[in-house]
Amino acid sequence: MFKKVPAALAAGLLTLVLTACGGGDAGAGGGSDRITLGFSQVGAESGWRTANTKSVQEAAKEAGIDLKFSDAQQKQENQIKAIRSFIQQKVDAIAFSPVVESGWDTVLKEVKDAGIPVILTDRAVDSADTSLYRTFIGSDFVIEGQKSGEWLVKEYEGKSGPVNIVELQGTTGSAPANDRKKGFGDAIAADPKFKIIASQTGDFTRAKGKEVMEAFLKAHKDIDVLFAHNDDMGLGAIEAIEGAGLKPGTDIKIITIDAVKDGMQALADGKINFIAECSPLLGPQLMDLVKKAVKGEQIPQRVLTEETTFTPEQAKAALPDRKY
Ligand code: GYE
Repeated sequence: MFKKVPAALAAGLLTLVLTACGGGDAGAGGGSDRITLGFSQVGAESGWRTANTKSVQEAAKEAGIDLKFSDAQQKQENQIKAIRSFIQQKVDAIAFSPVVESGWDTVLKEVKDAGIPVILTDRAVDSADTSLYRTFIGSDFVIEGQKSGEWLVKEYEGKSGPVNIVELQGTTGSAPANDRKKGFGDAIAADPKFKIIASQTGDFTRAKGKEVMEAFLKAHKDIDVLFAHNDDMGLGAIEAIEGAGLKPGTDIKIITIDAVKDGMQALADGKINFIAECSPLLGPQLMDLVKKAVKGEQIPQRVLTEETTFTPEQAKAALPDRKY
């Protein structure tokens, strides 16, 4: 285990700590100065998540970091338990992708008191006290929603309304669900012909996306557009739309977010019309940040992921090299 040396420690104390560690396995020059990182993942709800898990696991190996990986199965209580157990195990750093935005202050204070740096990965928390974590690495979900809405506005430029939209939201209370909804809503707000006639959570899964879309189709005969907060829910909805005898991408236009391979294939096939990309490949940057945080080095408060958007033509071109 890497022996932490908090930057704030006075020089005298520092000597003390180093002396105390002298007989241990982490002496300077010893071969076992490995960092241990506790990582609490949201779950395995989507293709995005699977690619993200793989990226984190591979990057940890590559960086020589010992990874304690815990899957929360989309439950906040499991994440809180995992984080407390990481504290007990005296890991050197904790990273996690918070399933929902709120309710983290207590456990994050416990981590802070234990002197363990925290790195938020992929999803944000709404804690007012930003000293509870060192940095947040991930996408700007509001912008992803905005790009999705802007595409729609252009697609219906000069056409008369109403344009009836149904929305499949991500996990209730999660940062990507809150922010994508907001970004999309803002982008279409100026033109009253755009109407969100139904909006419900599909929990970011294919199965739930299908189920909720079936209910939407039963309740509404006049759906023009589906906005799904991720590819997987969109793919589930495609099954529902086809099951109802309609043509996805034509009878109902579909916008999704992520751009995982299956989504990109459906886009290339014309079943999805537009995808805003969200990159899950956060592992290598996360490991860099972990190393710096453990050493007490300065790191930026926010690390943004770069991403683009795809039309069917662009999806066809990008698919052969798509990594996830
Ligand atoms: O879009 C979705 C996943 O938090 C950005 O979570 C992530 C989202 C992603 O389940 O597919």
